[in-house]
Amino acid sequence: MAVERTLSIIKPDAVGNNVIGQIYTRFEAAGLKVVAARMAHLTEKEAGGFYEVHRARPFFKDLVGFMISGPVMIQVLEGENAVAKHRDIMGATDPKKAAPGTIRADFAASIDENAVHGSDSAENAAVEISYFFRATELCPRTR
Ligand code: RTP
Ligand code: MG
Repeated sequence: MAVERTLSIIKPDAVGNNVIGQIYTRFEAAGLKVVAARMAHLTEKEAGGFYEVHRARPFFKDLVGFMISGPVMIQVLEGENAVAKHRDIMGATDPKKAAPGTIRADFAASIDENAVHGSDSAENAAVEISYFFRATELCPRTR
């Protein structure tokens, strides 16, 4: 399996609950390495652009409102099979349906405020990484 990268966001609920470190520990335990990271308080334009594919969905306005309600922690994770591995440890979108021991089962309160985002394909990961980071801001892990 090839080494991949994926885009991860710790959303405003989890940042507000002060569990950035606990979520990073889950990434590390799964063998995912942080190769770029930045804290940001997104503007409406930035959050709307990031979730552009959902613009026509009924939950879009609430989603953007939530994503700009406080700071987020944005990171690029690198590892074997990183996209699927990251989605696995995040758990289902709705924390009530997320498997025990997943990030959303342990740190999320609802489908609207669900603690984390993760790219859903290698193709989307490349687009999402370049949405937030320049190529020169990524630090490939050599060990
Ligand atoms: P994400 O993009 O944030 O990693 O989450 P996801 O892939 O698991 O879910 P996605 O379908 O991409 O939806 C993006 C975010 O929109 C909110 N959502 N609300 N009320 C609803 O039915 C509903 N469906 C989705 C969630 O916060 C989800 O993370
Ligand atoms: Mg998604």
